[in-house]
Amino acid sequence: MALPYRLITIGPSHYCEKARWALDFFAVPYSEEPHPPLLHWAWSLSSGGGRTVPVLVVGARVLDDSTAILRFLDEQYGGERRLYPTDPELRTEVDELEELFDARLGPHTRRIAYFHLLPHRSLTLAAVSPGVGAGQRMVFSLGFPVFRWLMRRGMNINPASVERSVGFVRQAFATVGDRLADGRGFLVGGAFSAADLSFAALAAPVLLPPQYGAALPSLEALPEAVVDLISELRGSAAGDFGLRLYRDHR
Ligand SMILES: N[C@@H](CCC(=O)N[C@@H](CS)C(=O)NCC(=O)O)C(=O)O
Repeated sequence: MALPYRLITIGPSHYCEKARWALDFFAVPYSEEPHPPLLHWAWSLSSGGGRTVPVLVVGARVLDDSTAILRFLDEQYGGERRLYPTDPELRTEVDELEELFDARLGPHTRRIAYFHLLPHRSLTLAAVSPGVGAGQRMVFSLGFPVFRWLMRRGMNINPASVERSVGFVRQAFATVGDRLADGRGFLVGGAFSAADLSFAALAAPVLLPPQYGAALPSLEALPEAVVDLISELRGSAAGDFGLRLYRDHR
């Protein structure tokens, strides 16, 4: 029997991981429908969402943004365990951090990851193919040079933009590191929240946590330049924190 919740994704996408983690956090049964990048439009748009994934379809309701999905799930299923604190001041802090990570971290970790992945056809196909139907896999594989060109163009992926993105990621990691400097275990209010989940999920492309909810390339398979960056970020206070969140809460 089909599960009532459909999660339309690009498997390795970290915004999709945010939604998947929240569904798992509340133990909500769902079926994931992964698609290759760009081909996903056919499914995200026809299900009533926009051009981006994740899209969560709940009966007649369509949620087409990861934050909207987390908020919806928290309202529906947040009892003792919540992703958003009920205290208004703490809630504002969580909302602001989530927005910061969505806007200032996620696009940059994604650009860095694709910059290093896209030159390697087999690594890219291995990342985007799990769970994808045979027809779509074939189309993406045959059209790979075109899809790669479109992805580089669509996400403005080039050496100069990637260098800027590395700077933004270091900045976001420093912000998180500063917050943790007083010894706190979580970003806001002493409990795991949407701020922690968003940071860990959106930082995952540059941390490669083993518990990630989709297939990411192994560190050994990646080019040296990005391995050095991943090692640097893993060794930072924020990186260590992100990996711990995955170990203890994913
Ligand atoms: N604000 C959105 C961003 C999601 C997003 O950027 N998703 C990417 C995948 S990582 C996407 O679908 N990109 C396809 C496109 O822009 O055409 C969210 O939080 O859900």
